[in-house]
Amino acid sequence: MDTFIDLRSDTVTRPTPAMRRAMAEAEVGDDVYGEDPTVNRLEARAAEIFRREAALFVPTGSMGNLLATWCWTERGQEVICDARAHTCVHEMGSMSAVAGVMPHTIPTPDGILRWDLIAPAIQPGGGYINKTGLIELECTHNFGGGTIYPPETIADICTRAHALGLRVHLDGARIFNAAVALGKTVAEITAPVDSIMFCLSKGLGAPVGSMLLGAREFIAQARRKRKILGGGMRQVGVLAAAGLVALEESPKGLARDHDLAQRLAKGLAAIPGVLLDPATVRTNIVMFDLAPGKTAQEVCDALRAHGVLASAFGPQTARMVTHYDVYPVSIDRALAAMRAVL
Ligand code: TLP
Repeated sequence: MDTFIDLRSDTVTRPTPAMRRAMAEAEVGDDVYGEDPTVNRLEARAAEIFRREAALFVPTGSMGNLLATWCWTERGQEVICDARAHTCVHEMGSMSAVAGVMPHTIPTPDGILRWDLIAPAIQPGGGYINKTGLIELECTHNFGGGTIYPPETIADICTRAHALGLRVHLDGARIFNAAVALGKTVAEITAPVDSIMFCLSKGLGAPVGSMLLGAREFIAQARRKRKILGGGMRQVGVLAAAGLVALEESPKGLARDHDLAQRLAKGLAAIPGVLLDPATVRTNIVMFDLAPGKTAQEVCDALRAHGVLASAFGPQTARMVTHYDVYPVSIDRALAAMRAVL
């Protein structure tokens, strides 16, 4: 894929030389015994950055979200989430298949829930009615177009949910992008939620891995459930080492990714046939619609022939994502390819 400009996702980034060096030199032990010093350092550092009691290294964001859902709910309960939440539409139905819960979805234009949308969806339980077990938020919201929760909305949802005894889990796969765009720390914007998952393997560029964060007892429970899923890894410090570099170094580069996304969005919006308001693009995800004529898949196939990779996420919806392997010249080439295709 080296000759391609790969805008399909920020998951496509490959480890930096610093990450590869750290991996080669990582001190390791058996993490199932809790004896991998590099994993222990990564978990401690993530917990410190997010000001939480504990953290758990998991192979994927999907596993982190599933563990949180599984820990917070009982079988048969409902999880309130946006209708295009990653947990609902892109995690292979794991919340139902494994945790035994059902999504109760709320449609929104941008993925951002508010209490007035959530409140009517809450089910009290009782003799003949379902029970809400969890509220799940996603920030940045992937299919909403990298959108960001206003911190006061997260705080409001959590205050009201907690008053009803409900927990809130945050799918913060790209929470560092949100923090950079808001000019706040990840600890500040995630403070009100009960658990957070964030990915090392997206914009932060680690080859593998995500973190689940929360209170000590919650993380202890998640650690047991991770083992049930076969996610107890052994000398996994070789991966955690890259994660540590990602955690310390990569947030600094995200503002640049956002600037490139702006440049991309403005360029795309100027192309007839692309329906996009660049003002809605605030992080590294550029989600856009295509006027009837060509489908998103046809456009992505044609772009590939021009050396540009993008993703189709609906009949007329496509996505391009910036990351550290994308440069200003890549954006210019992508725009030229799009003009040629359309
Ligand atoms: N997102 C991937 C695809 O699955 C769509 C991508 O390319 O964007 N939460 C959010 C918000 C995500 O965007 C993703 C991955 C995950 C969770 C899951 O992370 P992984 O892929 O590590 O399981």
